[in-house]
Amino acid sequence: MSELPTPTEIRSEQLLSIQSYLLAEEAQHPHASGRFTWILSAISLATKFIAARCRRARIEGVLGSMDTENVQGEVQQKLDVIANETLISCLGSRAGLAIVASEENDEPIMLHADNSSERPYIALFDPLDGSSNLDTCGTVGTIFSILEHDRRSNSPEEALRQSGTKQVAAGYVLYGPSTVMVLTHGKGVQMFVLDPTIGSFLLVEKNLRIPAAAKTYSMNEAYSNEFALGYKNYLKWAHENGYSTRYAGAMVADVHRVMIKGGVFLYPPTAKAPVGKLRLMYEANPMAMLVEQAGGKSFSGMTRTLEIQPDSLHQRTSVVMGSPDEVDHVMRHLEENPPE
Ligand code: AHM
Ligand code: MG
Repeated sequence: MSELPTPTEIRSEQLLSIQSYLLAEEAQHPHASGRFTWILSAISLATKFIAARCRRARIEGVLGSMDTENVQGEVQQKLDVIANETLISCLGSRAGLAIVASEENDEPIMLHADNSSERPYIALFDPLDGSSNLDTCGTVGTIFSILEHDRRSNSPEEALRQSGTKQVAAGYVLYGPSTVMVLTHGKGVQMFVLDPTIGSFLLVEKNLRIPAAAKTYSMNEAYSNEFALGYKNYLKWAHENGYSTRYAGAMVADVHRVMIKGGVFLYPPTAKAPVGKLRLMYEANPMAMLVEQAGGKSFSGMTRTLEIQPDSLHQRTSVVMGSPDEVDHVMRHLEENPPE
């Protein structure tokens, strides 16, 4: 039986906070202004606050829905609004950030003018993904994407309509039994866990790699009658080849499972969501960047997700993402019967 680590061993292995990690990364770039680190530290602060509000939600009486709908016509949960306001208020005052955009806001929000010579950043987020899980104490999460502002665009909406390949950073924070942040800034994927006793995200895994294969698929199979033939044929093949299914109904939870244990996450087009349900710019793209940086793959229809040129901020898409071998199995069936 292996022995438990002593407190000293735990400390020496794990005491690198996200702030220390970002400062160490920044030190490798002598010309870095520090603004990127400053923006990520605002996200870290906001998500710690959201984690605390989720944990106390039942006690504080903030479970359940508002009487309002968001721009997508979806009922907003009280915590959707709290999470959104928290992120906007933490990010809103950070220098170097020009625009924020959220699932919960119709239009992007312009922040203060930035007169420095460097390009300012744009932050997009889904403040509380999977929020319908909240009432049952299910896992939820925050997803974010960071882009650069080219300063040539005529409007904030035009400035942020960039393909996922242009993201300079992406991540998610999962609020489950632990609060976990998974982050990339284009140099692999790092995983941090919030130590609630000291209020810091600590680095627990450097250069996280997604397993190449695992016989698990994650999708809402109840819609399968509505799927295009390629997806139906993949499911038939998976049933005949000993696959298991796991589905939390929150993308952050489902993709996190795939990141750690392998498998494939799918959200195909359905009758209700003919181009797919998930939002390209603040759900699919950041997750696709993380999955690719961890050695996985992500497609939307027959196109690499990150190469889609967005038409609008709240555009929806289908996704197939995860372990490279598992995505290949799905894509093989889609190539035989391409979805429209
Ligand atoms: P949300 O951003 O409004 O929470 O919706 C997105 C969520 C994803 O987290 C999840 O993968 C999907 O909706 C689940 O949809 P369904 O209930 O149709 O399976
Ligand atoms: Mg969402």
